[in-house]
Amino acid sequence: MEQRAELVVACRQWAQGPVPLRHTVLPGGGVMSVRTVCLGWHWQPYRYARTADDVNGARVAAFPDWLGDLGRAAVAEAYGDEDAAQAFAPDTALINFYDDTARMGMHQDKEERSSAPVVSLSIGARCVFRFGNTEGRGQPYTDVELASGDLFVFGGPSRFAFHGVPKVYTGTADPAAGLRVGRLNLTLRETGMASGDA
Ligand code: MD3
Ligand code: FE
Repeated sequence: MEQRAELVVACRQWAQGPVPLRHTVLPGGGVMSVRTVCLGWHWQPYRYARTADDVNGARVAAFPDWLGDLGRAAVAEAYGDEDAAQAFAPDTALINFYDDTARMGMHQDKEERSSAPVVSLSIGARCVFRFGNTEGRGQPYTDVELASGDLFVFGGPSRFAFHGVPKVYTGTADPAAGLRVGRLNLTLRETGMASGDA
């Protein structure tokens, strides 16, 4: 099976639990249109914990070694630097599912206590990824189309840039990957949490 189809199979399994794929509820009461499930550490706005206290209280599924290997291979290829790749030790994955109407507003990812890069993999429908600046949500930003199979490494100053997904294109799914509709994005990250932290 193609690697992206294998990833879709794994994501379907993780979506079932122990913490199910769900719409994240924000502290102000807003509900994200994107659905998310986490591995290794659970992200809830705005902290990481081992258990999903905003969902069902369960401990999240483990972050598998093979996903760390995939992340290191991505850093090796992007940076051409085997030492940087070996130093990358992601301990969480956020898996986002977008239906055709889901969006993600402009934000920074700053709950991680680490400046390690973030590896992002996209599978399924094409979308507009808006890559901004480190100062604020507004201009200047660059719109990039992400398609199934695209992988990005966000390191250096890009790690702290505002970014979002303003649009998913309908009718662009990737049935060969096992997704009839919608888009999956996996981000591999270092939380900077100690393994003993709650
Ligand atoms: C740049 N996800 O999960 S992936 C997110 O397509 C998120 O689901 C989007 O933004 C998605 O936080 C964009 C690309 C991405 C992810 C994390 C980053 C870019 C990033 C963190 C820092 C800088
Ligand atoms: Fe983000």
